[in-house]
Amino acid sequence: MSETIIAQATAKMPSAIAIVRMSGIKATEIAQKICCQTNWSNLSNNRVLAYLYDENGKQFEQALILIFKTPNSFTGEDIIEFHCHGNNLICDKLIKTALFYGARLALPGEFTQRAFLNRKLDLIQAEAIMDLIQARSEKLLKAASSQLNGNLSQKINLLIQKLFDIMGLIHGPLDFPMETEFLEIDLTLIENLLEEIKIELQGLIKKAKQINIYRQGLKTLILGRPNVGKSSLLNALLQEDRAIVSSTAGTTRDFISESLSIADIPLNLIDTAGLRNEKFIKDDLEKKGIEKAKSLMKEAELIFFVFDSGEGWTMEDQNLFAQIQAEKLKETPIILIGNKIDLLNNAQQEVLKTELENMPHLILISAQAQTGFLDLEKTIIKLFQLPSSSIEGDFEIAINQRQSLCLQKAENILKTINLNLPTEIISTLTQEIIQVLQEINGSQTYSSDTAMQSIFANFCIGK
Ligand SMILES: Nc1nc2c(ncn2[C@@H]2O[C@H](COP(=O)(O)OP(=O)(O)OP(=O)(O)O)[C@@H](O)[C@H]2O)c(=O)[nH]1
Ligand SMILES: [Mg+2]
Repeated sequence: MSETIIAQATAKMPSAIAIVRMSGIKATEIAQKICCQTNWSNLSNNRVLAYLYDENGKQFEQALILIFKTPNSFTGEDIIEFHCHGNNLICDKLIKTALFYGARLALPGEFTQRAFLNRKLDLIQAEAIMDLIQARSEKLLKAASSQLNGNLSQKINLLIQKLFDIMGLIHGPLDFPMETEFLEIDLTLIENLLEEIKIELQGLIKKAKQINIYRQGLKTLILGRPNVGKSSLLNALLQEDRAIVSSTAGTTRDFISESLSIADIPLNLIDTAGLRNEKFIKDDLEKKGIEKAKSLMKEAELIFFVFDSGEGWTMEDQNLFAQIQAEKLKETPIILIGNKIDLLNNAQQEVLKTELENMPHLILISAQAQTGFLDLEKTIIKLFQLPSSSIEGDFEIAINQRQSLCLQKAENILKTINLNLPTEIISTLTQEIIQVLQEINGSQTYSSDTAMQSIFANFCIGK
């Protein structure tokens, strides 16, 4: 961290103002060389409006300069911010001049990494900064912002504290047998603590899965026989005529992929070629489309199985449904969608519902009349255990994949603990969980620079 780093902090495009940021021991000295000024010790509010000169002494810009003295800065080091006119040529010249005077270009996320290494932030908060920048929805934004405020950090610290309490309960009597002659290890207390930790961990893992849905979207496949209204469903959900709809069976050949949101839940929706028995397949193109649909089943996180409720639940639907259940991933849920419900009267609808009452997640819709979509929404929310209203829908944490993997690892170790094990083993396993949780907030020192670098490498330059 002895080197002084520099990077443009704002986007590289024409703008009113661009900010170039420099951090490190020599930041002030280099900035003073660029400004041909020396005495910045008595500046009011630590800012100065100054002309900037390149290494040949040629003036190229006038900028507002903000000075943040160590340790009261984002990185904990001296930071200089140049607020320039928003032209990349100016920023590039400024950076080039700073490099000439001894700075070097910052790596992606290096400012945040320094903030972490100087204990200005823990690792969770450092990662929350990236989430905050990249959040694509209000929900994710709020979650990242709470995470930056230390919400998850507190929860993890509390868990670690409880695990240390368990270590204390085990080691008190073990390490000081003389003083605690009459003290036995309090197994009930340990059991209670382990249960609390388990519940908390499971809650966090569940939240991680939920937030990941909002971050990544659900890969959703629309499957069914030809002509049942798969493309019509895609169009209706998209509110536009994206896919060709026709009464000719086998209209959709290639698959069509679109992103949309249902009740704030992002779906990556894929309309596929209708699946039908090989002997009815018209040509090679249709065959390829069907093969593609089948291969997509392996990646799907949700399947809409559409059938034509006007025709009822046919043998072909049944066979296809069984085939999909066999080919899809075990955990991928299927929502059974009876389309064209506008063709049935109320009594007929009731008959259909009774006939299919043993099938899970049945909803009846009309893609054409756009009815039944609320049921679709409710079913998705129920299936993925997502918050149903916007009031309970705000996440106070935004667990990312790295953190989620650590939580799962901790839960797996926890599962192996039972009170019949020798206390030394319980102690060792507890210690392992502590280490895994400390990896989440970064208090566990990283085994290699590479591991640390890979976390920050996903950041943007200048952050
Ligand atoms: N009455 C009624 N007709 C519908 C409804 N949805 C779709 N259709 C009609 O059903 C026919 C087939 O619709 P598509 O959306 O092309 O069906 P598909 O499942 O994509 O068909 P393929 O791409 O050939 O597999 C068209 O004539 C649509 O107008 C509906 O809700 N009610
Ligand atoms: Mg179609």
